[in-house]
This record gives sequence, structure tokens and C-alpha cells, in this order.
Amino acid sequence: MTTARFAQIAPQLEGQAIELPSWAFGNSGTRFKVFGSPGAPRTIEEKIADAATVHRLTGLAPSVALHIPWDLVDDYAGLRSYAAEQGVALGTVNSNTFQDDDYKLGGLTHVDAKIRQKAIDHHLECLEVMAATGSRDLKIWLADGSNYPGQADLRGRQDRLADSLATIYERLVELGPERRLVLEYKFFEPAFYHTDVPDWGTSYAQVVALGDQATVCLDTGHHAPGTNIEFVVMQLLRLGRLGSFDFNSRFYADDDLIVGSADPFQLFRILFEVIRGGGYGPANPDGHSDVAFMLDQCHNVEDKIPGQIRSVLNVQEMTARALLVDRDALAAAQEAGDVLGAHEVFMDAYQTDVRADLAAWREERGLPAYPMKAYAESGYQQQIEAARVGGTQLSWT
Ligand code: AOS
Ligand code: ZN
Ligand code: ZN
Repeated sequence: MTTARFAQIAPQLEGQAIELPSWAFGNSGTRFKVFGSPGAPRTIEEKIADAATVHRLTGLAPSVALHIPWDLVDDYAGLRSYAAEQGVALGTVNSNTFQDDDYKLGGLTHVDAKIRQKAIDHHLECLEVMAATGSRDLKIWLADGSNYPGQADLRGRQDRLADSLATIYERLVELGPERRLVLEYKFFEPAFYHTDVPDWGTSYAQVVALGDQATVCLDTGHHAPGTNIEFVVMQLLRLGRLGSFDFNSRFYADDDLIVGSADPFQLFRILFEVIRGGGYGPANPDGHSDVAFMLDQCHNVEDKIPGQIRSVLNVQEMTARALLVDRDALAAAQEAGDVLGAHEVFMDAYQTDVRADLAAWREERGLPAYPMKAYAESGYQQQIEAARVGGTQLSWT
């Protein structure tokens, strides 16, 4: 592909925004071990400073998602100002009903009304946080499920989930028409027999019952191996209910590895469907889209800040390649029944190396041509390793 072709799609790269998860900067690991990383943040402010560093070097990550209670502070308005000073905004608020003993057998689906109410109240608290931070989205991922056949009444749990979500949604709507409830699905883990929101269909059914301000979050690591994720993307966009992505890569289950590292072609196929379905912001005539791009990753063995830089660059690179698909030629080949011709048009774009064009594109905008190299040379890593001594490093477990 020529640089001239890149120049045609370059305007559509303008304004691409990928939200970073605050938890990606803290220590993380597996159930076997969490490794401490020198320089890992001890406060939410330090996480935000790290996220702002990713944005400064890439221009791609203007907001940070919060997780409650991991990012609990007394003054969210103050945190919002701090983030703004650093050059980023506070984004999606994620709830947490998976780290409290009370939720061992469920949260929003629990048989005990008191525990259900506690889980609902937690979400109402998240909504208050959103009011102070100016966040648009409340993202709900539920660990609710069961481990053994017969353990739980699957239908009863689904009905209780609908009731609990309706209470949360009612309050969300009061906060304004721009707010959204985004319901994430995941096919297993931590529950191993059944999960209460295991798939896009269940999430879709639940959000449609709530109303227009409820949408689905698609985490790329939350499907059975072999699932055609881009088909799900297409369908949710077609139905007008794709709210957001949690991007990451997986080899086996919910690996939360760097997006685009395990299967770059899958990322390309997903982004192609997003663009084709009108879900990509700058490609829309009104200049914005309702589909939020977020990362949901953990950097267990690699440095966290360059891990996030690599991730947003991977998304940008595959977005550029997906934009390069010659849609007219593709449609013509499809309509003519030219199977291999259509496939070739698709693959031509995928096989295009856009790295040099993107480096030049960055330089034109006053960004470093090579953000990974710029980070390595910036001294930021050494600086945080020297400065962040004492205190307790934050960890997501
Ligand atoms: C859990 O598997 C989900 O992917 C969540 O979106 C996310 O990882 C979690 O909220 C962060 O703990
Ligand atoms: Zn997720
Ligand atoms: Zn996950």
C-alpha cells in the first residue's frame, strides 16, 4: 500500500481515544503470584500520572477508567482536577462485587435480599462517584455464578438480576440522558459451572429490558476459544447495543495480555466490523461514536507503562489497517460472488505495514515518532523507581 493511500485514511485517525484502566498500572499477577514492580503506583494519583504519560507520548489515551473500591478517595472532584492538570480525564467507573465475602454466592443475583441490596447500594455509590468525576459510563462485570449443577436456581437468579439492574438503572437515568449502564459478559471464571451473564445474548436481553441508556461491553478475552468475535461485534452494532470494548489478548482464557499480541488478525477483523458498523468515532459524519474503546489488561511480567503504550499503538495500527480496506472494491467483489477476490481485498489491507506512515503522522502532530523508544529514553521509569519508595504499592488483588 502506498503512502498516498495512507494519506486518504489519515484524517480518520484523528481523535482516536482509547481509555486506560487504572488497574493496569498497579501490581497484578495470577492466583499463583503477584510480582512487585519497582516504581508501581502507591496512590490513585500516581496511577493517573502514569496513564497521563502514556497519553503524552501517544496522543491516544485521553482518559482513565476507575475501579471502585480500588480507586476509592474522599474527594472525586479533587481527583478530577488532578487528572485534568495531568492532561487526562476520568472515564468509566467499574463496580466490584467480587472481593467481599458476602458475595461468595452472588451479588446482584443473591437469594438473600439483604446481600442483593448491599450489591445494589454499591452500584448506587458508583453512580455518585460518576456524578463527581463527570464519567459517562457505569460498567458492570458480575462474578455471579455457581460451581455445581443444582447449586443454584438459574432462572431465579436471572429474574433477580433483572430487578437489581432495574433499580440501578433507574438512578442512572436520573443523572442524565448521557449516562450509560454497560453490562459486560464473560463465559466462565470465577464461577466454573454457570455464570449469570455468560454471553452477549444474555447481556443484550438484560440491557434491552432496561432501556436505551443500557448497552453491552464486549471484552475480547471473554469468549470460548474459536468464537467468531467480529460476528458478535457486527450483531451488537446492528442492534444498536455495543457500548464498549474491553480490549486485551488471550491465548487460552481471560489472559488479559496486550491487545493485538496474540492474534493481530483477529483485532483487525474486529476493528473492520466496528468501522463498517459505524462504531468508529472519527469515521462517523457526526464526528463521534458511542462505542468506547478501553483496555482491560494486566502487565504481570512486563513494565506496565510501556505495556500500555504498546497496547494503544497496536489498536491504532490495526485501526489504520482496517480503514485501508477498499470498501468499494470489497462490496463489488462480494456482490459479484468473487470469493477469492473479496478475500484478497480484505487481506491486502491487513498485510499493509503502516508503521512508517504512522511514525510520520505522529511527528506531524508533535508526538514522538516512536513512543516506545521515547518512553525508554525519557527517564520516567527510572524516575518513578527512585521516587516511589516507601508506602504500599497498589495491587489489584
Ligand atoms: C473480569 O474478568 C472483567 O474483564 C472486568 O472487566 C475487569 O477485568 C475487572 O473489572 C477488573 O477487575
Ligand atoms: Zn473486562
Ligand atoms: Zn476479564
